[in-house]
Amino acid sequence: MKDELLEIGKKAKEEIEKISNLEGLNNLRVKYLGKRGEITSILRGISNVEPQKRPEIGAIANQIRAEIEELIEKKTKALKEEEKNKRMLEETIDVTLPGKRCAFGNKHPLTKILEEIQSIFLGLGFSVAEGPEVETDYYNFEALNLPKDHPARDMQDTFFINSEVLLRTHTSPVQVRVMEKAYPELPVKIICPGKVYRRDDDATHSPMFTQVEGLAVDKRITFSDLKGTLSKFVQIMFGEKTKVRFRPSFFPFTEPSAEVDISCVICAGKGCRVCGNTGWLEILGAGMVHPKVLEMSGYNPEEAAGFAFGMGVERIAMLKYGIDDLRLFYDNDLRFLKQF
Ligand code: 2NM
Repeated sequence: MKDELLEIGKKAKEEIEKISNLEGLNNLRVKYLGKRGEITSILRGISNVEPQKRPEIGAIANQIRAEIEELIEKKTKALKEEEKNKRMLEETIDVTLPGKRCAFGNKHPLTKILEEIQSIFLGLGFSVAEGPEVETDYYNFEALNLPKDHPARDMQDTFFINSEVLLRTHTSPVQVRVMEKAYPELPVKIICPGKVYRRDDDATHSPMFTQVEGLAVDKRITFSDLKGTLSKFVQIMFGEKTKVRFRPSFFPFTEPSAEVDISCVICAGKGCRVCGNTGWLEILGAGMVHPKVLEMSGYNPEEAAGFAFGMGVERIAMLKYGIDDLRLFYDNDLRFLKQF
């Protein structure tokens, strides 16, 4: 029996030595150490051995078992290591392969135009001021010479939150807030960009659009200052050859008031579809700040005067880029947005 056990030990060692994969090694483990393995089956016959010799046989069996276990353990480690090294060689990364390109975004066309407008007015000495989009009736209407019963309030269809709170219909309330805060300091030279809201919705009107309004208040501001400032702006924005025309108009917050036209950027004034064959495009409203507006903001209209103007950024962008539908700005179609 002792010889049989030693023989098994020898055979097992040889087989473990030869084996080259983990699966085969596991089969050997079952073959020699398992419940129905070779060592176990031999020990089944221990009842035929003289009782005095049994402990020795048992000890030898245990020792051989332990040796086989250790060998299998070592071999397992070696095979696993080998497999890992092989895998690492196969899985090398080719750093010369072309990388995945990161898609670059770009600024929204309205942002680009707005930044261009701001940069022009910064160059003319204006600062940028911002204010709330949810306004009070006082700042949006009352302080701009639009009392509650004023018919001009119908000119702007308003989104009301309640009777005193609303979505601003223009950025003029920001200018009122700035004047109130600045008084008695002069000059005040600001532009106010931002979103405004009106109850309109079609190909040329959106319930939300972007406006830039400007304001200059000083001891002696005249209509000439307004003309010079807007002419300069138009020439930088649309080209030096662009002509400017002022037509009389009406706004409750300015007196006198004017609509400002530029010679058509499409046909250079000859007449086309875009300008309706007039050769002119309306792009701005403007005027001298109404004395009552100055007074409500704290300034004495005998001592200070101001001009103000307002424009729609969408309209400027449509003219500059030749876009014919306002809704394209808000659809978020990348095929459109990527072009700017
Ligand atoms: C326009 C046209 C004319 C305007 C007036 C004021 C203020 F606050 F000074 F009274 N801000 N903006 C104004 C004047 C805006 O937009 C078409």
